[in-house]
Amino acid sequence: MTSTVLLILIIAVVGVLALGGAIVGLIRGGRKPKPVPAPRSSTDVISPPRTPTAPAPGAEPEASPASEAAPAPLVDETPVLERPEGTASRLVRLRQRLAGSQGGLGRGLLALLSKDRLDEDTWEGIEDVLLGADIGVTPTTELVERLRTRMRVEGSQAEARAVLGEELLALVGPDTDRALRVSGADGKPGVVLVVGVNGAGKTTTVGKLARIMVAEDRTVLLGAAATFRAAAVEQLATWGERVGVDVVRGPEGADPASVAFEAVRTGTEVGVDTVIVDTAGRLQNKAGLMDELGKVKRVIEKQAPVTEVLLVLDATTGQNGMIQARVFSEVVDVTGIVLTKLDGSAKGGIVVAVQRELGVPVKLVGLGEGPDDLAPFSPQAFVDALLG
Ligand SMILES: Nc1nc2c(ncn2[C@@H]2O[C@H](COP(=O)(O)OP(=O)(O)OP(=O)(O)O)[C@@H](O)[C@H]2O)c(=O)[nH]1
Ligand SMILES: [Mg+2]
Repeated sequence: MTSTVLLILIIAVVGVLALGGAIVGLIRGGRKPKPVPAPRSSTDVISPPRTPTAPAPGAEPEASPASEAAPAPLVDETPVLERPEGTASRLVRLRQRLAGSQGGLGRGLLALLSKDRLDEDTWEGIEDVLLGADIGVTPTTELVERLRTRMRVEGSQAEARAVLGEELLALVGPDTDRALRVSGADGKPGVVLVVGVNGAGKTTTVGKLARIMVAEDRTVLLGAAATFRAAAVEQLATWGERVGVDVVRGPEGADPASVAFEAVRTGTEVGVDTVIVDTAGRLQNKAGLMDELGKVKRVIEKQAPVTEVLLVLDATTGQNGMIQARVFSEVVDVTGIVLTKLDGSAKGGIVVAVQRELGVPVKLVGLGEGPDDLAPFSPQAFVDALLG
């Protein structure tokens, strides 16, 4: 009697697991019609296992001795999912790294500002340091003007470090809304479209961003709309696998817009919180780019509104990067900037320049090639890092 009840229970459990596997299988395939929508609260798609033996997304359910009703292979290849770093400790680590790469700028400025006599040569020196850090001509002129006034008015009472800190913070924009729009409305997922030139760090950013969301227990699906290079799709798939986030992809050379469409369709059906779409960075000419990205966005919006368009910009490319950024912002409505490779550049001033140029806030910064080297941009932390 008890063993019959036990057997029925085991068959029921195996059945449920098999259904879960089938749903995940549909996401992986990404093209099969009519998947059974999972409830919105479902974590099938991304939830890391609590124990190494728990079924991972995409893996077949574990076979049980009484699994005749639903035979399934053993989970030999179950990847052990990584648990991404949480935001708090990430910020502490990244702050240190930022200080390491940007401290020189602040130290240089402070040394000049702390001189007993601030003569014309010194102010010129300050201007040179700011321009050299890619802050841009207009913001530099403004900043130097304000510093001159304050140092004159406040005289020797002024604490150069405090004055500089306040003015730099004002320049970066402490009150700007930098929240990422990753949630959708009306039962639809938030859609994040990631654009930028070749090698800027788009795919890496998509992978890192997915990790941040996983760490915050959000469900994510990735769309590999950078279809012209198989390696690019594989690169994204690897990022996804490490944290158990599924990737919708098309065949090599597929129309990027169709992959993006499919990703958002699947994400809506499965009920994930956010779909992040990676794109290719070819900047052949403005018309071609406009054609491709415009179409991707238009097609996605047949399913759900794009909630965030992130432009990824390599901080080490200076003025050249700014020109490219302008072209992209003319093609799509950029809503946020991701500044990558700030770890490799002492030119943090690009934060100020690009915000001014595009009228769009820097929302995230990349500070290394490591999987958790991406953080929300904090003006105060940035200025603290500048001042060393
Ligand atoms: N140091 C450092 N390297 C980074 C950062 N972000 C990305 N990278 C590196 O930059 C290189 C290019 O990154 P991808 O993410 O492949 O760039 P992409 O924009 O997707 O390039 P395409 O797909 O070719 O357009 C890789 O070697 C990354 O590891 C960062 O914040 N710091
Ligand atoms: Mg890429």
